[in-house]
Amino acid sequence: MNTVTFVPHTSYHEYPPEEMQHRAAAFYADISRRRTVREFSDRPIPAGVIENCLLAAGTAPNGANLQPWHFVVVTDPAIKKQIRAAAEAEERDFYNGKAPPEWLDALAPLGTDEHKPFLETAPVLIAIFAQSYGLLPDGRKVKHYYVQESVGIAAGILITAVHNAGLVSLTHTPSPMGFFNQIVGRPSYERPFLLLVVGYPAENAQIPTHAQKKKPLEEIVTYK
Ligand code: IYR
Repeated sequence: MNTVTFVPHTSYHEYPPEEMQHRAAAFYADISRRRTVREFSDRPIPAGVIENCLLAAGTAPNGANLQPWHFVVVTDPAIKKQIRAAAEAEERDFYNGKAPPEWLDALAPLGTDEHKPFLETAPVLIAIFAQSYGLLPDGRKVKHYYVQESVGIAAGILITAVHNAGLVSLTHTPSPMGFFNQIVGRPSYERPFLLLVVGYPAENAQIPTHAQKKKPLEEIVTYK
C-alpha cells in the first residue's frame, strides 16, 4: 500500500494586494486578446515551444492525479493530409444534412464550412485524447475519474499556454472523430477529445466580429 506523504508548499508565492490586483487585470487584458483563428501560416514553430505548452497542460488538476490524457503532436505532412481528408468527409455530411438547421444558423456568423485547409497549412496539430482508463505494465486496467473535466481543464491550459507563447490556435472537433485513433495509432480506450490546430496566423488572417462579443460579468456571474 502507498504511504501518504506531505511536504510544505514552498512553491506558493503570495503577492501583496496591489500586485495581485494588477496581475489579475493584466492577465485578463492579455487573455482577452486571444482569438480563435482559422487561417494559418505555414511558418514552423520555434523548437521547444510546443513541448513547454504540453508540459503546462500536463500540470492540470485532474481526477486522483491519474492524468487521463494523451497528446499526439502531428507535424508530418502525410498524416496532416489524411486528417484533413477524414475531417472534411465528416464535415461534408455535417454541413449537408446531418446538422439540424438550428445548429447551422448558430454557426452562420462564424462563416465555417466543410473546407479545412488549415489542417494541412498549420505547422502543428495536437490531437488530444481522453483515457477512460489506464493500463498497468501487466495489462490490468486502472479506472480514471472525472475524465471529461480533467481533459477539458488540460485543454484550456494548453490553449492559454499557446496564446501566452505568442501563437494562435483553433479547437477543431469534426464529429464523429473516431478516425483519429486509426490515423495516429491510438488504442480504442482513448477517445478523441479535440484537435488543437496551432501556429502563426496567416498574414491577412481574418476573425469574425461575432465572437468578439463576450457576455458581461452581470450575465455570467451571480454573487450571493
Ligand atoms: N465542426 C464543424 C462545425 C462547428 C461547430 C461548432 I459548435 C463551432 O463552434 C464551429 C464549427 C466545423 O469545424 O466546421
